[in-house]
Amino acid sequence: MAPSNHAPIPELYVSSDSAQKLKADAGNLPSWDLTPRQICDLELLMNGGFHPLKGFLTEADYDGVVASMRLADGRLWPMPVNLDVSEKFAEGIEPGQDIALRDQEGVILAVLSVTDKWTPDKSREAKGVFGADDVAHPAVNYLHNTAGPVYLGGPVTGLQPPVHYDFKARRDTPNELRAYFRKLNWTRVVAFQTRNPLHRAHQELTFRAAKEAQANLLIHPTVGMTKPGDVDHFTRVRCYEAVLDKYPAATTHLSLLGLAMRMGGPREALWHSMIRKNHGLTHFIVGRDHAGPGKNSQGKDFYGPYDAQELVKKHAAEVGIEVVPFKQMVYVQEKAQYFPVDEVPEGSTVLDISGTELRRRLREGLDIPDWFSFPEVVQELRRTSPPRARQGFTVFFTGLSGSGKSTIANALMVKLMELGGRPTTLLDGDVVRKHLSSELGFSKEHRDINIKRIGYVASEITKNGGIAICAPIAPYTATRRAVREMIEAYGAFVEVHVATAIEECERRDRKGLYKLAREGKIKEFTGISDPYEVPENPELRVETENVDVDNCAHQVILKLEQMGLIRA
Ligand code: PPS
Repeated sequence: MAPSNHAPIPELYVSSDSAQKLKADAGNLPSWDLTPRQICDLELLMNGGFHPLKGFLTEADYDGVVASMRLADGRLWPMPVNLDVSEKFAEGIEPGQDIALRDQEGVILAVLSVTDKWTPDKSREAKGVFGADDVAHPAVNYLHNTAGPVYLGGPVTGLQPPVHYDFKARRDTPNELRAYFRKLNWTRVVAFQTRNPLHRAHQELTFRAAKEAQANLLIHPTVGMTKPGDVDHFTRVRCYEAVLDKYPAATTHLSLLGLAMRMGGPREALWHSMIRKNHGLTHFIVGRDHAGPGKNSQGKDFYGPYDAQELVKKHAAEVGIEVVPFKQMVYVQEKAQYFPVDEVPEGSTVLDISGTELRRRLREGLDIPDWFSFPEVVQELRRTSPPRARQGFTVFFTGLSGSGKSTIANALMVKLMELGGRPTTLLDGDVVRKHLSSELGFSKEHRDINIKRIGYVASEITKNGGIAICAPIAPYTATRRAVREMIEAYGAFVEVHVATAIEECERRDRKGLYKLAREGKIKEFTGISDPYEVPENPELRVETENVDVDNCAHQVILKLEQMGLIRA
Protein backbone atom coordinates (compact mmCIF):
# COMPACT_ATOMS: atom_id res chain seq x y z
CA MET A 1 0.00 0.00 0.00
CA ALA A 2 1.17 3.58 -0.64
CA PRO A 3 2.33 5.68 2.35
CA SER A 4 -0.36 7.50 4.35
CA ASN A 5 -1.89 10.26 2.32
CA HIS A 6 0.15 13.20 3.52
CA ALA A 7 3.61 11.59 3.66
CA PRO A 8 5.77 11.89 0.54
CA ILE A 9 5.72 8.99 -1.90
CA PRO A 10 9.04 7.54 -3.12
CA GLU A 11 10.16 8.86 -6.52
CA LEU A 12 12.75 7.34 -8.84
CA TYR A 13 14.66 10.58 -9.47
CA VAL A 14 18.28 11.07 -8.45
CA SER A 15 19.59 14.48 -7.27
CA SER A 16 20.24 17.06 -9.98
CA ASP A 17 24.05 16.71 -9.51
CA SER A 18 23.89 12.95 -10.01
CA ALA A 19 21.51 13.48 -12.93
CA GLN A 20 24.04 15.79 -14.65
CA LYS A 21 26.78 13.23 -14.21
CA LEU A 22 24.63 10.31 -15.31
CA LYS A 23 23.48 12.26 -18.35
CA ALA A 24 27.07 12.90 -19.40
CA ASP A 25 27.89 9.17 -19.00
CA ALA A 26 24.64 8.06 -20.62
CA GLY A 27 25.74 9.71 -23.87
CA ASN A 28 27.64 6.49 -24.67
CA LEU A 29 24.83 4.09 -23.83
CA PRO A 30 22.54 2.53 -26.41
CA SER A 31 19.47 4.72 -26.43
CA TRP A 32 15.81 4.15 -27.02
CA ASP A 33 13.52 6.92 -28.32
CA LEU A 34 10.40 6.64 -26.20
CA THR A 35 6.97 6.50 -27.83
CA PRO A 36 4.30 8.95 -26.61
CA ARG A 37 2.74 6.21 -24.49
CA GLN A 38 6.08 5.20 -22.98
CA ILE A 39 6.76 8.84 -22.06
CA CYS A 40 3.47 8.95 -20.14
CA ASP A 41 4.28 5.65 -18.40
CA LEU A 42 7.82 6.74 -17.57
CA GLU A 43 6.67 10.02 -16.05
CA LEU A 44 4.31 8.22 -13.68
CA LEU A 45 6.94 5.62 -12.85
CA MET A 46 9.46 8.31 -11.99
CA ASN A 47 7.18 10.58 -9.98
CA GLY A 48 5.66 7.78 -7.89
CA GLY A 49 2.29 7.73 -9.66
CA PHE A 50 2.89 4.02 -10.36
CA HIS A 51 4.21 3.20 -6.88
CA PRO A 52 5.19 0.43 -5.94
CA LEU A 53 6.75 -0.10 -9.39
CA LYS A 54 10.43 0.79 -9.54
CA GLY A 55 10.78 0.41 -13.27
CA PHE A 56 9.35 -1.35 -16.31
CA LEU A 57 7.97 -4.78 -15.40
CA THR A 58 10.32 -7.75 -15.35
CA GLU A 59 9.16 -10.96 -17.01
CA ALA A 60 8.13 -12.57 -13.71
CA ASP A 61 6.20 -9.45 -12.66
CA TYR A 62 4.59 -9.24 -16.10
CA ASP A 63 3.49 -12.89 -15.98
CA GLY A 64 1.92 -12.35 -12.56
CA VAL A 65 0.18 -9.13 -13.63
CA VAL A 66 -1.27 -10.71 -16.77
CA ALA A 67 -2.44 -13.86 -15.00
CA SER A 68 -3.66 -12.55 -11.65
CA MET A 69 -2.99 -8.80 -11.23
CA ARG A 70 -0.10 -9.51 -8.86
CA LEU A 71 3.61 -8.75 -9.04
CA ALA A 72 5.97 -11.66 -8.43
CA ASP A 73 6.15 -10.72 -4.71
CA GLY A 74 2.35 -10.85 -4.42
CA ARG A 75 1.60 -7.12 -4.38
CA LEU A 76 -1.41 -5.93 -6.34
CA TRP A 77 -0.79 -4.35 -9.78
CA PRO A 78 -3.44 -4.73 -12.49
CA MET A 79 -1.88 -3.24 -15.63
CA PRO A 80 1.28 -4.23 -17.56
CA VAL A 81 3.72 -1.33 -17.82
CA ASN A 82 6.31 -2.52 -20.31
CA LEU A 83 9.06 -1.05 -22.38
CA ASP A 84 8.17 -2.50 -25.78
CA VAL A 85 10.92 -2.18 -28.40
CA SER A 86 11.65 -3.26 -31.95
CA GLU A 87 13.39 -6.55 -32.71
CA LYS A 88 16.28 -4.65 -34.25
CA PHE A 89 16.90 -2.61 -31.10
CA ALA A 90 16.43 -5.65 -28.85
CA GLU A 91 19.06 -7.63 -30.78
CA GLY A 92 21.81 -5.37 -29.46
CA ILE A 93 20.66 -5.41 -25.83
CA GLU A 94 21.43 -7.98 -23.18
CA PRO A 95 20.33 -8.16 -19.54
CA GLY A 96 22.92 -6.45 -17.36
CA GLN A 97 23.19 -3.52 -19.74
CA ASP A 98 22.02 0.07 -19.13
CA ILE A 99 20.13 1.98 -21.79
CA ALA A 100 19.30 5.67 -22.06
CA LEU A 101 15.61 6.51 -22.46
CA ARG A 102 15.12 9.63 -24.56
CA ASP A 103 12.13 11.82 -25.32
CA GLN A 104 11.16 12.69 -28.87
CA GLU A 105 13.63 15.59 -28.97
CA GLY A 106 16.47 13.30 -27.88
CA VAL A 107 16.68 14.50 -24.25
CA ILE A 108 17.67 11.70 -21.84
CA LEU A 109 14.93 11.34 -19.24
CA ALA A 110 16.05 8.16 -17.50
CA VAL A 111 18.38 5.18 -17.52
CA LEU A 112 16.92 1.67 -17.60
CA SER A 113 19.08 -1.08 -16.12
CA VAL A 114 17.89 -4.01 -18.17
CA THR A 115 17.36 -7.18 -16.16
CA ASP A 116 14.93 -8.96 -18.50
CA LYS A 117 14.36 -9.24 -22.22
CA TRP A 118 11.60 -11.41 -23.65
CA THR A 119 9.15 -11.86 -26.48
CA PRO A 120 5.67 -11.73 -24.97
CA ASP A 121 2.70 -13.79 -26.06
CA LYS A 122 0.51 -10.84 -27.01
CA SER A 123 -2.66 -12.88 -27.43
CA ARG A 124 -2.28 -14.19 -23.89
CA GLU A 125 -1.70 -10.63 -22.67
CA ALA A 126 -4.80 -9.39 -24.53
CA LYS A 127 -7.00 -12.14 -23.12
CA GLY A 128 -5.59 -11.94 -19.60
CA VAL A 129 -5.60 -8.17 -19.22
CA PHE A 130 -8.41 -6.98 -21.48
CA GLY A 131 -10.58 -10.09 -21.52
CA ALA A 132 -10.44 -10.73 -25.28
CA ASP A 133 -7.96 -10.90 -28.11
CA ASP A 134 -10.08 -8.60 -30.25
CA VAL A 135 -8.56 -5.61 -32.04
CA ALA A 136 -11.82 -3.68 -31.67
CA HIS A 137 -10.44 -3.02 -28.18
CA PRO A 138 -8.15 0.01 -28.52
CA ALA A 139 -5.49 -1.42 -26.20
CA VAL A 140 -5.50 -4.79 -27.96
CA ASN A 141 -5.18 -3.03 -31.27
CA TYR A 142 -2.28 -1.01 -29.83
CA LEU A 143 -0.70 -4.18 -28.49
CA HIS A 144 -0.77 -5.98 -31.84
CA ASN A 145 -0.30 -3.11 -34.26
CA THR A 146 1.71 -0.41 -32.48
CA ALA A 147 3.65 -1.93 -29.57
CA GLY A 148 7.04 -3.44 -30.37
CA PRO A 149 7.48 -7.23 -30.31
CA VAL A 150 10.10 -7.42 -27.53
CA TYR A 151 9.79 -6.22 -23.94
CA LEU A 152 12.64 -4.94 -21.78
CA GLY A 153 12.26 -4.82 -18.01
CA GLY A 154 14.26 -3.52 -15.08
CA PRO A 155 14.67 -0.65 -12.63
CA VAL A 156 14.60 2.95 -13.84
CA THR A 157 16.81 5.78 -12.62
CA GLY A 158 15.02 9.07 -13.22
CA LEU A 159 17.09 12.00 -14.48
CA GLN A 160 14.41 14.53 -15.35
CA PRO A 161 10.66 14.63 -15.94
CA PRO A 162 9.34 14.96 -19.48
CA VAL A 163 8.89 18.60 -20.46
CA HIS A 164 5.32 19.90 -20.85
CA TYR A 165 4.72 23.19 -22.57
CA ASP A 166 0.96 23.26 -21.98
CA PHE A 167 -1.03 23.90 -18.80
CA LYS A 168 2.12 23.68 -16.67
CA ALA A 169 0.45 25.20 -13.63
CA ARG A 170 -2.32 22.62 -13.71
CA ARG A 171 -0.08 19.55 -13.72
CA ASP A 172 0.86 18.08 -10.34
CA THR A 173 3.06 15.18 -9.37
CA PRO A 174 1.80 12.87 -6.60
CA ASN A 175 4.04 14.66 -4.10
CA GLU A 176 2.92 18.10 -5.23
CA LEU A 177 -0.70 17.09 -4.70
CA ARG A 178 0.10 15.47 -1.37
CA ALA A 179 1.85 18.68 -0.26
CA TYR A 180 -1.13 20.75 -1.43
CA PHE A 181 -3.60 18.62 0.53
CA ARG A 182 -1.30 18.76 3.55
CA LYS A 183 -1.05 22.54 3.34
CA LEU A 184 -4.81 22.97 3.15
CA ASN A 185 -5.32 20.26 5.76
CA TRP A 186 -7.55 18.32 3.38
CA THR A 187 -7.71 14.93 5.06
CA ARG A 188 -10.53 13.60 2.92
CA VAL A 189 -10.36 14.16 -0.82
CA VAL A 190 -12.40 12.41 -3.49
CA ALA A 191 -11.02 12.15 -7.04
CA PHE A 192 -13.08 12.34 -10.18
CA GLN A 193 -11.35 10.75 -13.17
CA THR A 194 -12.53 11.82 -16.61
CA ARG A 195 -11.53 11.82 -20.27
CA ASN A 196 -14.52 13.88 -21.36
CA PRO A 197 -15.55 17.52 -21.06
CA LEU A 198 -17.57 18.20 -17.91
CA HIS A 199 -21.30 18.56 -18.49
CA ARG A 200 -24.05 19.16 -15.93
CA ALA A 201 -24.46 15.44 -15.13
CA HIS A 202 -20.78 15.26 -14.18
CA GLN A 203 -21.09 18.34 -12.02
CA GLU A 204 -24.09 16.87 -10.21
CA LEU A 205 -22.30 13.56 -9.75
CA THR A 206 -19.17 15.19 -8.35
CA PHE A 207 -21.20 17.41 -5.99
CA ARG A 208 -23.09 14.41 -4.69
CA ALA A 209 -19.94 12.31 -4.35
CA ALA A 210 -18.13 15.00 -2.37
CA LYS A 211 -21.16 15.43 -0.13
CA GLU A 212 -21.61 11.71 0.38
CA ALA A 213 -17.95 11.19 1.23
CA GLN A 214 -17.83 14.43 3.24
CA ALA A 215 -14.72 15.18 1.30
CA ASN A 216 -13.05 17.87 -0.78
CA LEU A 217 -13.11 17.33 -4.52
CA LEU A 218 -10.24 16.80 -6.94
CA ILE A 219 -11.22 17.00 -10.59
CA HIS A 220 -8.47 14.81 -12.01
CA PRO A 221 -8.81 14.46 -15.79
CA THR A 222 -6.50 12.32 -17.87
CA VAL A 223 -4.54 14.35 -20.38
CA GLY A 224 -1.94 11.76 -21.46
CA MET A 225 -3.52 9.45 -23.99
CA THR A 226 -7.19 8.55 -24.04
CA LYS A 227 -9.49 6.70 -26.41
CA PRO A 228 -8.86 7.38 -30.12
CA GLY A 229 -11.52 9.84 -31.25
CA ASP A 230 -11.91 11.60 -27.88
CA VAL A 231 -12.05 15.38 -27.61
CA ASP A 232 -8.40 16.53 -27.54
CA HIS A 233 -7.04 17.49 -24.14
CA PHE A 234 -6.41 21.15 -25.05
CA THR A 235 -10.10 21.67 -25.69
CA ARG A 236 -11.06 19.65 -22.64
CA VAL A 237 -8.85 21.59 -20.29
CA ARG A 238 -10.29 24.86 -21.61
CA CYS A 239 -13.73 23.35 -20.90
CA TYR A 240 -12.71 22.37 -17.34
CA GLU A 241 -11.35 25.83 -16.70
CA ALA A 242 -14.56 27.34 -18.04
CA VAL A 243 -16.68 25.55 -15.43
CA LEU A 244 -14.34 25.68 -12.47
CA ASP A 245 -16.09 28.75 -11.08
CA LYS A 246 -19.28 26.68 -10.79
CA TYR A 247 -17.60 24.70 -8.01
CA PRO A 248 -16.92 25.97 -4.49
CA ALA A 249 -13.33 27.22 -4.73
CA ALA A 250 -12.54 26.43 -1.10
CA THR A 251 -13.16 22.71 -1.51
CA THR A 252 -12.39 21.95 -5.16
CA HIS A 253 -9.13 21.58 -7.03
CA LEU A 254 -8.38 20.83 -10.70
CA SER A 255 -5.25 18.90 -11.57
CA LEU A 256 -4.21 17.21 -14.82
CA LEU A 257 -2.95 13.63 -14.91
CA GLY A 258 -0.59 12.66 -17.76
CA LEU A 259 -1.71 9.04 -17.80
CA ALA A 260 -1.86 6.97 -20.98
CA MET A 261 -5.18 5.14 -20.59
CA ARG A 262 -5.69 1.63 -21.98
CA MET A 263 -9.49 1.66 -21.81
CA GLY A 264 -9.20 -1.55 -19.81
CA GLY A 265 -12.54 -1.30 -17.94
CA PRO A 266 -12.42 -3.05 -14.53
CA ARG A 267 -8.65 -3.56 -14.41
CA GLU A 268 -8.12 -0.01 -15.53
CA ALA A 269 -10.49 1.32 -12.86
CA LEU A 270 -8.53 -0.55 -10.21
CA TRP A 271 -5.30 0.84 -11.66
CA HIS A 272 -6.80 4.35 -11.56
CA SER A 273 -7.71 3.90 -7.91
CA MET A 274 -4.10 2.91 -7.08
CA ILE A 275 -2.74 5.89 -9.03
CA ARG A 276 -5.13 8.15 -7.09
CA LYS A 277 -4.05 6.63 -3.80
CA ASN A 278 -0.48 7.47 -4.80
CA HIS A 279 -1.56 11.06 -5.46
CA GLY A 280 -2.83 11.34 -1.90
CA LEU A 281 -6.54 10.79 -2.49
CA THR A 282 -8.70 9.09 0.10
CA HIS A 283 -11.78 8.46 -2.06
CA PHE A 284 -12.33 7.62 -5.70
CA ILE A 285 -15.47 7.91 -7.82
CA VAL A 286 -16.24 4.97 -10.09
CA GLY A 287 -19.24 5.55 -12.33
CA ARG A 288 -20.92 3.56 -15.04
CA ASP A 289 -18.64 1.78 -17.55
CA HIS A 290 -15.45 3.27 -16.14
CA ALA A 291 -12.68 3.36 -18.80
CA GLY A 292 -14.93 1.42 -21.17
CA PRO A 293 -13.48 0.58 -24.60
CA GLY A 294 -16.82 0.51 -26.48
CA LYS A 295 -18.16 -2.45 -28.45
CA ASN A 296 -16.28 -5.58 -29.47
CA SER A 297 -16.17 -6.89 -33.03
CA GLN A 298 -19.49 -8.67 -32.45
CA GLY A 299 -21.12 -5.36 -31.48
CA LYS A 300 -21.33 -6.32 -27.78
CA ASP A 301 -19.88 -4.45 -24.78
CA PHE A 302 -16.49 -5.75 -23.64
CA TYR A 303 -17.46 -5.34 -19.97
CA GLY A 304 -20.64 -5.05 -17.92
CA PRO A 305 -21.55 -1.45 -16.98
CA TYR A 306 -20.77 -1.91 -13.28
CA ASP A 307 -17.97 -4.55 -13.46
CA ALA A 308 -15.41 -1.83 -12.78
CA GLN A 309 -17.15 -0.79 -9.56
CA GLU A 310 -17.20 -4.39 -8.36
CA LEU A 311 -13.49 -4.96 -8.96
CA VAL A 312 -12.40 -1.70 -7.34
CA LYS A 313 -14.65 -2.36 -4.32
CA LYS A 314 -13.18 -5.84 -3.95
CA HIS A 315 -9.64 -4.48 -3.63
CA ALA A 316 -10.37 -1.11 -1.99
CA ALA A 317 -9.09 -2.11 1.46
CA GLU A 318 -5.87 -3.47 0.02
CA VAL A 319 -5.34 -0.31 -2.04
CA GLY A 320 -6.27 1.90 0.91
CA ILE A 321 -8.83 4.03 -0.87
CA GLU A 322 -12.60 4.25 -0.50
CA VAL A 323 -14.75 3.75 -3.56
CA VAL A 324 -17.62 6.13 -4.18
CA PRO A 325 -19.72 4.15 -6.65
CA PHE A 326 -22.14 6.03 -8.85
CA LYS A 327 -24.95 5.01 -11.13
CA GLN A 328 -25.47 6.85 -14.38
CA MET A 329 -26.94 10.35 -13.80
CA VAL A 330 -29.98 11.33 -15.83
CA TYR A 331 -32.07 14.51 -16.06
CA VAL A 332 -35.65 14.41 -14.81
CA GLN A 333 -37.66 16.96 -16.71
CA GLU A 334 -40.47 17.52 -14.18
CA LYS A 335 -38.01 18.12 -11.35
CA ALA A 336 -35.52 20.08 -13.53
CA GLN A 337 -32.83 18.13 -11.72
CA TYR A 338 -30.37 15.25 -12.15
CA PHE A 339 -30.90 11.89 -10.42
CA PRO A 340 -28.99 8.61 -10.36
CA VAL A 341 -30.82 6.37 -12.83
CA ASP A 342 -32.04 4.06 -10.02
CA GLU A 343 -33.53 6.94 -7.99
CA VAL A 344 -35.68 8.50 -10.68
CA PRO A 345 -39.20 9.23 -9.30
CA GLU A 346 -41.72 6.90 -10.87
CA GLY A 347 -43.61 8.10 -13.92
CA SER A 348 -41.27 11.03 -14.62
CA THR A 349 -39.70 12.00 -17.94
CA VAL A 350 -36.04 11.16 -18.20
CA LEU A 351 -33.83 13.07 -20.62
CA ASP A 352 -30.32 12.08 -21.61
CA ILE A 353 -27.92 12.84 -24.43
CA SER A 354 -25.34 10.14 -25.11
CA GLY A 355 -21.78 10.86 -26.20
CA THR A 356 -22.68 9.71 -29.71
CA GLU A 357 -25.73 11.98 -29.80
CA LEU A 358 -23.67 14.93 -28.56
CA ARG A 359 -21.10 14.37 -31.31
CA ARG A 360 -23.92 14.18 -33.85
CA ARG A 361 -25.38 17.49 -32.67
CA LEU A 362 -21.98 19.16 -32.80
CA ARG A 363 -21.32 17.67 -36.23
CA GLU A 364 -24.61 18.87 -37.58
CA GLY A 365 -24.57 22.21 -35.77
CA LEU A 366 -27.77 21.35 -33.83
CA ASP A 367 -28.99 22.70 -30.51
CA ILE A 368 -27.37 21.45 -27.30
CA PRO A 369 -29.78 22.29 -24.47
CA ASP A 370 -28.84 24.10 -21.29
CA TRP A 371 -30.06 21.27 -19.09
CA PHE A 372 -27.36 19.09 -20.67
CA SER A 373 -24.29 21.31 -20.56
CA PHE A 374 -22.96 24.76 -19.77
CA PRO A 375 -22.99 27.38 -22.54
CA GLU A 376 -19.24 27.97 -21.98
CA VAL A 377 -18.49 24.28 -22.56
CA VAL A 378 -20.69 24.08 -25.65
CA GLN A 379 -19.00 27.17 -27.08
CA GLU A 380 -15.53 25.61 -26.59
CA LEU A 381 -16.67 22.36 -28.19
CA ARG A 382 -18.17 24.17 -31.16
CA ARG A 383 -14.91 26.04 -31.66
CA THR A 384 -12.94 22.80 -32.08
CA SER A 385 -15.72 20.70 -33.63
CA PRO A 386 -17.40 22.84 -36.28
CA PRO A 387 -20.31 21.18 -38.10
CA ARG A 388 -19.19 18.42 -40.42
CA ALA A 389 -19.83 20.42 -43.55
CA ARG A 390 -17.05 22.77 -42.41
CA GLN A 391 -14.59 20.13 -41.20
CA GLY A 392 -11.82 18.52 -43.18
CA PHE A 393 -12.14 14.88 -44.27
CA THR A 394 -10.35 12.14 -46.19
CA VAL A 395 -11.69 9.92 -48.95
CA PHE A 396 -9.48 6.84 -49.04
CA PHE A 397 -9.85 4.69 -52.17
CA THR A 398 -8.42 1.18 -51.96
CA GLY A 399 -8.41 -1.56 -54.56
CA LEU A 400 -6.25 -3.59 -56.91
CA SER A 401 -3.90 -2.07 -59.44
CA GLY A 402 -5.96 -1.10 -62.47
CA SER A 403 -9.25 -1.24 -60.54
CA GLY A 404 -10.01 2.36 -61.48
CA LYS A 405 -9.08 4.09 -58.21
CA SER A 406 -7.10 6.92 -59.80
CA THR A 407 -9.64 7.62 -62.50
CA ILE A 408 -12.53 7.80 -60.02
CA ALA A 409 -10.41 9.82 -57.59
CA ASN A 410 -9.62 12.35 -60.33
CA ALA A 411 -13.29 12.65 -61.24
CA LEU A 412 -14.22 13.10 -57.61
CA MET A 413 -11.60 15.79 -57.19
CA VAL A 414 -13.05 17.79 -60.10
CA LYS A 415 -16.59 17.42 -58.75
CA LEU A 416 -15.49 18.63 -55.30
CA MET A 417 -13.65 21.56 -56.82
CA GLU A 418 -16.79 22.49 -58.70
CA LEU A 419 -18.63 22.61 -55.35
CA GLY A 420 -15.80 24.66 -53.81
CA GLY A 421 -15.43 25.74 -50.18
CA ARG A 422 -12.48 23.61 -49.10
CA PRO A 423 -8.98 23.08 -50.50
CA THR A 424 -8.71 19.61 -52.05
CA THR A 425 -5.58 17.50 -52.55
CA LEU A 426 -5.25 14.26 -54.49
CA LEU A 427 -2.69 11.78 -53.16
CA ASP A 428 -2.72 9.25 -55.97
CA GLY A 429 -0.75 6.00 -55.59
CA ASP A 430 1.59 6.61 -58.53
CA VAL A 431 2.07 10.30 -57.71
CA VAL A 432 2.88 9.55 -54.07
CA ARG A 433 5.38 6.91 -55.09
CA LYS A 434 7.08 9.50 -57.28
CA HIS A 435 7.22 12.36 -54.78
CA LEU A 436 6.88 10.99 -51.25
CA SER A 437 8.00 7.36 -51.43
CA SER A 438 10.42 7.17 -54.36
CA GLU A 439 12.88 4.97 -52.45
CA LEU A 440 10.27 2.35 -51.48
CA GLY A 441 9.50 -1.00 -53.08
CA PHE A 442 6.55 -3.34 -52.64
CA SER A 443 7.46 -5.53 -49.66
CA LYS A 444 4.87 -5.53 -46.85
CA GLU A 445 7.14 -3.31 -44.80
CA HIS A 446 7.57 -0.78 -47.60
CA ARG A 447 3.89 -0.77 -48.51
CA ASP A 448 3.06 -0.07 -44.86
CA ILE A 449 5.51 2.83 -44.71
CA ASN A 450 4.05 4.18 -47.94
CA ILE A 451 0.46 4.03 -46.67
CA LYS A 452 1.36 5.53 -43.31
CA ARG A 453 3.04 8.43 -45.08
CA ILE A 454 -0.11 8.99 -47.12
CA GLY A 455 -2.14 8.74 -43.91
CA TYR A 456 0.06 11.28 -42.20
CA VAL A 457 -0.25 13.81 -45.00
CA ALA A 458 -4.00 13.19 -45.25
CA SER A 459 -4.40 13.64 -41.50
CA GLU A 460 -2.62 17.00 -41.67
CA ILE A 461 -4.85 18.10 -44.55
CA THR A 462 -7.93 16.91 -42.65
CA LYS A 463 -6.81 18.64 -39.45
CA ASN A 464 -6.47 21.91 -41.31
CA GLY A 465 -9.96 21.73 -42.77
CA GLY A 466 -9.12 20.47 -46.27
CA ILE A 467 -10.19 17.44 -48.27
CA ALA A 468 -7.62 14.70 -48.95
CA ILE A 469 -8.37 12.14 -51.62
CA CYS A 470 -6.04 9.14 -51.45
CA ALA A 471 -5.85 6.38 -54.04
CA PRO A 472 -3.23 3.75 -53.16
CA ILE A 473 -3.73 -0.01 -53.35
CA ALA A 474 -3.38 -0.19 -49.52
CA PRO A 475 -3.71 -3.99 -49.42
CA TYR A 476 -3.53 -4.55 -45.64
CA THR A 477 -6.48 -4.17 -43.24
CA ALA A 478 -4.36 -3.30 -40.21
CA THR A 479 -2.56 -0.50 -42.04
CA ARG A 480 -5.81 0.93 -43.36
CA ARG A 481 -7.12 0.86 -39.82
CA ALA A 482 -4.05 2.69 -38.53
CA VAL A 483 -4.59 5.39 -41.15
CA ARG A 484 -8.26 5.60 -40.23
CA GLU A 485 -7.32 6.21 -36.59
CA MET A 486 -4.81 8.89 -37.54
CA ILE A 487 -7.44 10.72 -39.56
CA GLU A 488 -10.49 10.22 -37.38
CA ALA A 489 -8.71 12.24 -34.69
CA TYR A 490 -9.42 15.26 -36.91
CA GLY A 491 -12.32 14.51 -39.23
CA ALA A 492 -14.17 11.86 -41.17
CA PHE A 493 -12.43 8.96 -42.92
CA VAL A 494 -14.41 7.64 -45.86
CA GLU A 495 -13.05 4.33 -47.06
CA VAL A 496 -14.11 3.49 -50.62
CA HIS A 497 -13.38 0.01 -51.87
CA VAL A 498 -13.08 -0.01 -55.64
CA ALA A 499 -14.20 -3.61 -55.98
CA THR A 500 -13.12 -4.46 -59.50
CA ALA A 501 -12.39 -8.20 -59.73
CA ILE A 502 -8.84 -9.28 -60.40
CA GLU A 503 -9.93 -10.93 -63.69
CA GLU A 504 -11.29 -7.61 -64.93
CA CYS A 505 -8.19 -5.66 -63.80
CA GLU A 506 -6.03 -8.20 -65.59
CA ARG A 507 -8.20 -8.06 -68.69
CA ARG A 508 -7.88 -4.25 -68.77
CA ASP A 509 -4.16 -4.34 -67.89
CA ARG A 510 -3.77 -0.65 -68.79
CA LYS A 511 -0.12 -0.45 -67.79
CA GLY A 512 0.81 -3.96 -68.96
CA LEU A 513 1.87 -4.79 -65.38
CA TYR A 514 -0.29 -7.91 -64.96
CA LYS A 515 1.36 -9.48 -67.99
CA LEU A 516 4.80 -8.77 -66.52
CA ALA A 517 3.65 -10.08 -63.14
CA ARG A 518 2.40 -13.34 -64.74
CA GLU A 519 5.73 -13.71 -66.47
CA GLY A 520 7.42 -13.27 -63.08
CA LYS A 521 9.12 -10.08 -64.26
CA ILE A 522 7.46 -8.06 -61.47
CA LYS A 523 7.65 -9.68 -58.08
CA GLU A 524 5.18 -9.23 -55.19
CA PHE A 525 2.43 -8.00 -57.48
CA THR A 526 -0.85 -7.39 -55.66
CA GLY A 527 -3.49 -9.97 -56.53
CA ILE A 528 -1.02 -12.19 -58.41
CA SER A 529 1.91 -12.87 -56.12
CA ASP A 530 1.01 -10.66 -53.13
CA PRO A 531 -2.14 -10.46 -51.00
CA TYR A 532 -5.02 -8.00 -51.10
CA GLU A 533 -7.19 -8.07 -47.97
CA VAL A 534 -10.68 -7.01 -49.02
CA PRO A 535 -12.13 -4.29 -46.72
CA GLU A 536 -14.94 -5.76 -44.62
CA ASN A 537 -16.83 -2.60 -43.71
CA PRO A 538 -15.88 0.25 -46.01
CA GLU A 539 -18.11 3.32 -45.98
CA LEU A 540 -18.74 2.60 -49.67
CA ARG A 541 -18.03 -0.19 -52.13
CA VAL A 542 -18.18 0.70 -55.81
CA GLU A 543 -18.41 -1.76 -58.68
CA THR A 544 -16.79 -0.51 -61.87
CA GLU A 545 -17.77 -3.18 -64.36
CA ASN A 546 -20.50 -1.80 -66.63
CA VAL A 547 -20.63 1.44 -64.59
CA ASP A 548 -19.01 4.58 -65.97
CA VAL A 549 -16.50 6.68 -64.03
CA ASP A 550 -18.85 9.63 -63.68
CA ASN A 551 -21.42 7.41 -62.00
CA CYS A 552 -18.83 5.92 -59.62
CA ALA A 553 -17.62 9.38 -58.58
CA HIS A 554 -21.22 10.48 -58.15
CA GLN A 555 -21.84 7.57 -55.76
CA VAL A 556 -19.04 8.96 -53.62
CA ILE A 557 -20.55 12.45 -53.75
CA LEU A 558 -23.90 11.01 -52.59
CA LYS A 559 -22.17 9.22 -49.73
CA LEU A 560 -20.39 12.43 -48.67
CA GLU A 561 -23.70 14.26 -48.75
CA GLN A 562 -25.38 11.55 -46.72
CA MET A 563 -22.61 11.78 -44.12
CA GLY A 564 -23.14 15.54 -43.88
CA LEU A 565 -19.66 16.27 -45.19
CA ILE A 566 -20.77 18.32 -48.17
CA ARG A 567 -23.88 20.19 -49.13
CA ALA A 568 -24.26 19.65 -52.85
S1 PPS B 1 0.66 0.15 -52.01
O1 PPS B 1 0.60 -1.31 -51.89
O2 PPS B 1 -0.59 0.76 -51.61
O3 PPS B 1 1.83 0.72 -51.35
O4 PPS B 1 0.81 0.42 -53.58
P1 PPS B 1 0.71 1.85 -54.32
O5 PPS B 1 1.56 2.86 -53.65
O6 PPS B 1 -0.70 2.20 -54.52
O7 PPS B 1 1.41 1.61 -55.70
C1 PPS B 1 0.77 0.91 -56.64
C2 PPS B 1 1.22 1.31 -58.03
O8 PPS B 1 2.55 0.85 -58.26
C3 PPS B 1 2.61 0.05 -59.46
N1 PPS B 1 3.25 -1.23 -59.07
C4 PPS B 1 2.76 -2.22 -58.28
N2 PPS B 1 1.55 -2.40 -57.68
C5 PPS B 1 1.36 -3.51 -56.95
N3 PPS B 1 2.30 -4.46 -56.74
C6 PPS B 1 3.53 -4.32 -57.31
N4 PPS B 1 4.47 -5.24 -57.12
C7 PPS B 1 3.77 -3.17 -58.12
N5 PPS B 1 4.87 -2.73 -58.80
C8 PPS B 1 4.53 -1.54 -59.36
C9 PPS B 1 1.23 -0.03 -60.01
O9 PPS B 1 1.26 0.79 -61.15
C10 PPS B 1 0.31 0.60 -59.00
O10 PPS B 1 -0.51 1.61 -59.52
P2 PPS B 1 -2.11 1.51 -59.64
O11 PPS B 1 -2.56 2.92 -59.90
O12 PPS B 1 -2.67 0.96 -58.37
O13 PPS B 1 -2.35 0.62 -60.79
